[in-house]
Amino acid sequence: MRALPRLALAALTAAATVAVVSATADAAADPAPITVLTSDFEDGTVQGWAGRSAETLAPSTAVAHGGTNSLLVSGRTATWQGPSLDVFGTFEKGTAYTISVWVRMASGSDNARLSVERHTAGVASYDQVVGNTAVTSGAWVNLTGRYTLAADVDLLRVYVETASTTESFHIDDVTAAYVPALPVQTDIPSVKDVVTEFPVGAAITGAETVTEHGRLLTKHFDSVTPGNALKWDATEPTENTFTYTQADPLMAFAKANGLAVRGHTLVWHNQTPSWVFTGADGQPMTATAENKTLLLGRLENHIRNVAAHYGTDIGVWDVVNEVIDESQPDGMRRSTWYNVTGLDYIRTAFRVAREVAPHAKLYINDYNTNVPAKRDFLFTLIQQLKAEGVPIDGVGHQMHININWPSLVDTESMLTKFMPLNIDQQITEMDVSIYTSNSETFPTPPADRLLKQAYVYRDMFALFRRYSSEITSVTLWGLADDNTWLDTFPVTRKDAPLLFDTRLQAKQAYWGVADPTKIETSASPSPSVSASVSPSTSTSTGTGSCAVTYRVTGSWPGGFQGDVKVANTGGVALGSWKLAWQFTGGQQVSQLWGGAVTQSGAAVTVTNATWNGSLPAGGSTSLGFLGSWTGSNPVPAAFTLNGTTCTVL
Ligand code: 9MR
Repeated sequence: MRALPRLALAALTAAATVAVVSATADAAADPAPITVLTSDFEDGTVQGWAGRSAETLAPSTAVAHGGTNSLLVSGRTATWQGPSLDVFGTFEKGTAYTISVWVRMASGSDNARLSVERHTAGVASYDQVVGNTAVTSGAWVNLTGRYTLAADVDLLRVYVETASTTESFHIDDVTAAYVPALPVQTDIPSVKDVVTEFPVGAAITGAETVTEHGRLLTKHFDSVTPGNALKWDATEPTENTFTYTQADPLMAFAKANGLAVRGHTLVWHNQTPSWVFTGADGQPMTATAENKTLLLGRLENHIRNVAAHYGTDIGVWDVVNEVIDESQPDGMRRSTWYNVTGLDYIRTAFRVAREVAPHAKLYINDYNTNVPAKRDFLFTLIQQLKAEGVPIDGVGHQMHININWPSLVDTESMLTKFMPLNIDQQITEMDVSIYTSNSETFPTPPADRLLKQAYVYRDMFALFRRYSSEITSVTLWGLADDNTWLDTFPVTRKDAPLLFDTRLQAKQAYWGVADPTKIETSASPSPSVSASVSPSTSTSTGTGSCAVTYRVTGSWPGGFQGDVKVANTGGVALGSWKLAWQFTGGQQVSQLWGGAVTQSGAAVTVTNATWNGSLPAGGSTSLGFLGSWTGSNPVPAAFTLNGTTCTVL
């Protein structure tokens, strides 16, 4: 069997061979991942894999993903039965492993998923690594996900199961790999010591509380929000059976480290089990009086239990989440909550939360509150409910934004809008995507995007701090770029929306918050270049009032990523610029950021973007691109800026 290419952390989708090198000046270069397990079944054995019950495992030559052998599981009598491998002693607590497995049905079709079973003191927990993924007998399908063990265990097994049938299936070419963590930087200011106007928090899972992640968290933050552990599906998966196995360890960590906790969230339309919305007749609820009574009763019972379980340990609750939909004539989201109860679910939720947690600040939380129509509907709703006496203490602005959106002006209007209501305001889920459209994908975060992101963090935090009489906390939706929901939303691609990079090192974005004078405006891409890329830099020189550095920062069969830094070395500021070069190897730019590109044959012309058009004397800007190549990938020999030949560095 042919060995699979080693997994790159960034390559969350099935990877082609990608030689990824860092293009960022501040982020640590990603080294090659270390592979800790490989199962290819080519030696004709099951290589340590076992069934989860009485099913049969055997090497098979009927189909293979690579080579001639795979592993066949047959004789299944339940959907949870499937192949499993002992990884106790292989996986270390606190290390993020990327696990990849190829799956193919022997016949029929189903959904397959990849999980980890762990036991602590004999009690089993099941962590899903990759959710239901359609699989047929016609093709191999890859399941790749990231897993961090966050608890002490006495049993640990990776396994594959299916969702609905007991058909036989194959697996092949299983790998698990990790990128070694770097120590947390201790010689940089703690965000919480710099931003003293309000607590600064991070959303967490168990993975953020252990080893280096735990150290990074407690160094910089004074508040946490369990990202999923307090949601309905985690706390009351079946009616009136409450479980806190996800949240309790996070709460204990917070307590032990003196971190405040935002409780997220008591009522939402997502991550709520279907039984909640199922009527006594077993059917999805429709708007009847009986269903309304049943649903409000379930809501009250849920809040009474969950809020009481944590008592004063949770000082702020997102009582209701995302109830506004500005596309509706009345601005109310048409969730089952709303369809069955009208506004009463919101009234009930706040009333009960106040009763059970009288000490806690009660929030209504939503995204896109900077969008005027949404903001205005939310304002009107809070105003109406408060007039009725509904105990709303604050409005939460999620702030899932990107490097181009929203404007500071709109963000400020978002804050000033709610001031007349005399309620607190919090930024509850901030992250800043490096992407500005769903069609972009960068193998490595481009340096100029990270720079732009640093300015966004700088400006947004400056704004929040100016409004510190309104804002009582700012929370980021994650700790570091190695674990962000944006890696799979709105499409699967590596994003980098937080203050610390995938190896927990401070990004330019961190400096945007901690000390904007340290943002490196002339940050040039890391000179480290994959050995497979040759030549990597230009060597010819010329004279002129500009200087260009051209780097190939990553290369793979047929494709590459490049960065170009252009400096105005003349004495005159430029108000706009046009950079031109010739590709002599038939390369073609497919996507470019930091400017607008046209290519005609070999001739590439890039004009400035709106935000980097002004290039002062001595100033520089960077752009990056993805391109294709065949045969060879020679570096352009000459560049012109506004028609003047540049020195090539
Ligand atoms: O971070 C959460 C992610 O792990 C979940 O898959 C996702 C889906 O429900 O929810 C994420 O958190 C959301 C939060 O609860 C409410 N605002 C939007 C957040 C991002 O989706």
